[in-house]
Amino acid sequence: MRVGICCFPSFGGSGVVASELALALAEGGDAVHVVSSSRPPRLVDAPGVHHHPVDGSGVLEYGLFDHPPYTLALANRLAQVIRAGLLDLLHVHYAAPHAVSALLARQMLADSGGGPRPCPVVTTVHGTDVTLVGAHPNYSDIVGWALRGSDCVTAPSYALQREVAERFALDAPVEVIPNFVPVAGCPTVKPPARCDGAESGSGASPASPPRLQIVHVSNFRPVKRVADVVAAFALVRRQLPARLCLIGDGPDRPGAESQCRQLGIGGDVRFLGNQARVEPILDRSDLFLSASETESFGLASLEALARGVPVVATCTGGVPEVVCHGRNGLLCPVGDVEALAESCISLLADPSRREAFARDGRRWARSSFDRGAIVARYREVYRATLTPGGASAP
Ligand code: GMT
Repeated sequence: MRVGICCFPSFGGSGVVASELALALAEGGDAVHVVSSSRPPRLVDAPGVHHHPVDGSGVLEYGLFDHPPYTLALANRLAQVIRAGLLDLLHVHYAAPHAVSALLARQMLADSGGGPRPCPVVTTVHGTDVTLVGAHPNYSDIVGWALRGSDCVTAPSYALQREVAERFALDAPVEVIPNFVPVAGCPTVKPPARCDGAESGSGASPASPPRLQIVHVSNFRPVKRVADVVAAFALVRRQLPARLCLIGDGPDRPGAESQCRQLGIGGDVRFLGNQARVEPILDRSDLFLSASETESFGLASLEALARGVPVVATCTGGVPEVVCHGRNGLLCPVGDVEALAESCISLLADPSRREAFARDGRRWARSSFDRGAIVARYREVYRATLTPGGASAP
């Protein structure tokens, strides 16, 4: 099959899932054309994977547009790629603007009779495209239009499937295809022992108790409630010798940095910024902490479980479909900083329970979110969409 994949070139989940899917499809012999503004960080060079950059800034110097109309530039680029006969099908990640641009491209080709054949559009919604963009009056109608116009819509969790059904009247049900553990996320050997003071500057010495490491990964947007992560850590720090590693970057990072200074815990917190690969840091961590307001899935939690890192997270959206409370993680109400801290302390203080959670997390991630099985489900959706009378039938 010749598959077009359109995504944000982000460190965030949708960019990661789209890139890992592109690599997996190409590995299985498909030709994959990734269309995005720049190359996604996880999209390594691989045979069968082609990248088509989109430059939304053209003609800006003329001074007509206040903002680069990226949606139009993307539609234009997608139409060029389809017209060149490179695609059987287009799989877009995130409803707006990607599904909107895909439908525009398809309509342009249909109107000009220029396409080699109709190019079905599969749209995967990832969360905020439905709960934030899709809920906003400035965008809700166009998101609904793009989802209804897609030949198939998939979501990574039942929670997001329900959200789509509540907000938009779609003719066909949304297919649930969970995200999967990337290859690099699956350890082939047992990871090294934790809390070994492996990081430079950890302050570990034979005499001092080992410092336990909590890790958080996010894009530091308000929905991630990073202030709750820091506040919970400050409570943990009162009870245990621990440190916090924050991976990622975004608008709430400066606020989190000053919160650490105000709480006097700056010396125990490290902001590592965006990291192309999180596994080496996960392997040195004892616990993953997430305090999100909402998560359609929680790919970062899954990556932690796959590396044998137990998760403490808020029970929201699709998180309970990924993290099993009491088996490989502990789930708390959104905004309950004390509960988050208590859950962290109870796990950090109990190495044998932590080890049991770690074992279960590795097994659960491998069995329920297996890359091969999930990529096969996408291939089934693609085939059904391409089959006359299948998902793409009017
Ligand atoms: O979490 C973000 O803000 C990034 C966002 C994205 O679109 O990249 O992540 C969403 O998609 C991921 C992959 O499906 C999910 O694991 C995240 O839970 C989801 N984020 C939200 O729903 C807030």
